[in-house]
Amino acid sequence: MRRPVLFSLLAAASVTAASGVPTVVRETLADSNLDFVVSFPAAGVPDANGWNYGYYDYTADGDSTYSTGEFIQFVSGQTRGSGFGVAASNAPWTLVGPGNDGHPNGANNGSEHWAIRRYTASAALPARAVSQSFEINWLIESTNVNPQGAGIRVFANGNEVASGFTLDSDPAQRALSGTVNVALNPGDVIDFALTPEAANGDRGDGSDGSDFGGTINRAVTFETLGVIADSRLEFSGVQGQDDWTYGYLATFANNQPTVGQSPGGTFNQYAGGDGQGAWDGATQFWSGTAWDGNTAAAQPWTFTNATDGHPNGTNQPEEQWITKRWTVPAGEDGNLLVDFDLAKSNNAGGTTLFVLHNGEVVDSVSSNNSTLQEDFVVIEGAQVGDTIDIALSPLFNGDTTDGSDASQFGATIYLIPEPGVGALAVTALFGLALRRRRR
Ligand SMILES: [Ca+2]
Ligand SMILES: [Ca+2]
Ligand SMILES: [Ca+2]
Repeated sequence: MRRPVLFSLLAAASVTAASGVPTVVRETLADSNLDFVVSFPAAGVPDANGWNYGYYDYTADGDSTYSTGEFIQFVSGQTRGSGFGVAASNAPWTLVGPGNDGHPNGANNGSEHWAIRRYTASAALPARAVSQSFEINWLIESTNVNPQGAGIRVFANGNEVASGFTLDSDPAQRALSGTVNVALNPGDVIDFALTPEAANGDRGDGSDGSDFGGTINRAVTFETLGVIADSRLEFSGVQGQDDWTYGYLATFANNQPTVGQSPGGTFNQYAGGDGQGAWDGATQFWSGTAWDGNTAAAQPWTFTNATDGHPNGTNQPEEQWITKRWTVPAGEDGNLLVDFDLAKSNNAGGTTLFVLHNGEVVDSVSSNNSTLQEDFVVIEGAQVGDTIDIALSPLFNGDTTDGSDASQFGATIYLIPEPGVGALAVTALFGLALRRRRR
């Protein structure tokens, strides 16, 4: 159980030259399906989720080569069904809709239009990070399976980085996807463009209805002194082991806090633990595999094991956020990188995973589906005795009930050295960690 942590520290101690080992953490930035809303911000101003919607007039372009300035953003009034369109109905068939829905327009119906979803990468390099790269997962799937097909072209700041073309006559070519890694600077744009061009080169738009878009993640590299805590690998039935304690937050003053706010709840540590008898819900809340508020099929639904958990919602007598609390030990204080993630394999309910430093929210991530949502946050200058709570709440889009709120979640914590603090600190940390874990 503790070996991976020691291994990481060993690796840090032996590999590092000056400032640490490269540590890559990931953040889920955008999802063209989940993020879609119809709104009309000013030209070039991304909507609340970082997106703009529009098209490219291929026929009108003298050099037949797309560039970012040739994106024509939909303006107020250009709706089509529950999405955007050049026309409200009929030709041109250009459409960007919800559920990744889209349609290009072919020269057989006037000008050739490529329907476009544009994401603007606003994220600057985080403080203390060394570098970052962006990962684009693109997709196209024919939604109107008739002869011909359509195409997707993906552009990173105007440079084509991926493409795929469907052919409806071949079931194997009706749905395509791929992944490409790109470098971006703040303000750069990623364009997902739906063209009428099929895998056989035909550019007509008949039956070209297609889902198109994708997800965008970023991978950020820090130099760290290695893993100092891991909620999954170090999970146990012993309160305080590896500086983790288990319980729940309740009696909130604000159960929907944002970054910088405190929910105002109190931490209630579960009684009992490994070797202290059978679960009884009074003096013993350790079931043998989980800390559990109630092992019966009844509220409170609050529980957590190494990988999963469930909160208790406002539809029950008391809202409870199941919480894994890490208390900063001597020798592991400083700048902490908290890498955390949330998923819901049941594709239902909806939860929010909060990261709290001394009771104040420093970051959070929400989910209601099985796609892994990843994020990270740097906590500057954490002191010995500070608490880092990894707390699962029933909150999703303003709803604090707990139906189907079973979730998978966890966090890994790294220590980031001050600039110029090098191998000496790594060696010191390693010694401390080794002593601590041999006690
Ligand atoms: Ca051009
Ligand atoms: Ca076509
Ligand atoms: Ca919920």
